[in-house]
Amino acid sequence: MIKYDPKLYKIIKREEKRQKEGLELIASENYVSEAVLEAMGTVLTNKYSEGYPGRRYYGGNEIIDQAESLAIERAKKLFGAEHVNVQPLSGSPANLAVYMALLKPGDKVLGFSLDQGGHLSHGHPLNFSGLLYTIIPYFADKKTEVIDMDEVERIALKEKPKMILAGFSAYSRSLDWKRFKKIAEKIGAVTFADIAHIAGLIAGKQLESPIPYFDVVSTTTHKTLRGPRGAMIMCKEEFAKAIDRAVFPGVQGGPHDHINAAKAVAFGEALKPSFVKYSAQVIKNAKALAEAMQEKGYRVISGGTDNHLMLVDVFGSKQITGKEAEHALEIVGISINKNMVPFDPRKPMDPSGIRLGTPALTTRGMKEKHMKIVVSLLDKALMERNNPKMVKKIARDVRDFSVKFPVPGIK
Ligand code: DSN
Repeated sequence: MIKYDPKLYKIIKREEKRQKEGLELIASENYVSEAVLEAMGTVLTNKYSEGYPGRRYYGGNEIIDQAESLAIERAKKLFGAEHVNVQPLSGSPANLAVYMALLKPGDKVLGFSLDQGGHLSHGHPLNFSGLLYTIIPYFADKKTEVIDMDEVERIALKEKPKMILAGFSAYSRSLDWKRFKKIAEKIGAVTFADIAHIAGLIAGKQLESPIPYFDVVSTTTHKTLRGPRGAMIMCKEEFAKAIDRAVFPGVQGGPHDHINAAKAVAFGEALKPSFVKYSAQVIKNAKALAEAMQEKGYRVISGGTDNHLMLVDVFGSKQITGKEAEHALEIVGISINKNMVPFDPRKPMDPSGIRLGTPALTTRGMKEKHMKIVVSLLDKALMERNNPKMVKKIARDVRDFSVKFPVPGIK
């Protein structure tokens, strides 16, 4: 037991307390079930199993094969995918494998601009994607703050990228998968969707899936999908070999078998009707949260949300920078992250915005009416940030409110 390491035990207990007594509004975070936690803490971590079920480079893998095959089979059922690779260790390695499988260094990739909601692995200049490939960005419309698909088409026809990438880390509107596919067909580009943020909402039948249209789809498994920290790649059969080869031996060595087993557990949970209810509630809560923020005078980017997250222009609305807001909320126990807003005049380390999301609070059983209370606490924490007495009181209120909602796996 971890109790035999008292130093680490105390650290873990403190983190449990933080999670239980705080409000988790980071859009990419969630709480896994006890079953997922349990699978991660098993002897499956002891095994080496380079290769794939039935063709490994080490002996003794017949049982690991069964666990990995179960994860694959459940993921296929959950997403209706032709081929699934569950071995990617996390989102960026998964995306690296996709680039490796589909492109040659230097090839052009059309992706959503990073300062508007794209991900590091969609072309950041210091990331492998920006270093190895020629990234052509597309943007949101300045007025509506929504991606303008006519503009995407115009850029695609002009630049003729080899790959069109659709996906985001900070965008609150649905993507038009069919239109992306149509544009790609016009120029013979491959299509790659990164659904890391919304995979759970797709599995829970609340958002349209790109899988019927796109060649390759990657996702992390720990955000709305509520599985262990990791990733997977789904693709059409014709890309299966290239994807598998790119994951191993292209990018990775031995898979994390305990994590892959936990993925199987999470996919099993997501196949249950209760996950459909959960996903619907995540979106209802996000809409309620956005409305409550607007009622308090905060500008929500694009005027609302279709998914689990939103960007709020705290600088434009209240002259508080994203960094200040993140800090003021952290000290009362509300976790959020500072974030650029589209066409942000400020810098990434102290941008104009914050990003809020509801997957974690929804897992704790919160509903729309609770979102109003969350916003009232959040707003008070920002408005009273320079009043130490009030800050203490708000921190107590956050704690008293949070502990009413259990966190799976924490007593
Ligand atoms: N770091 C994740 C997020 O917060 O959106 C993306 O990988």
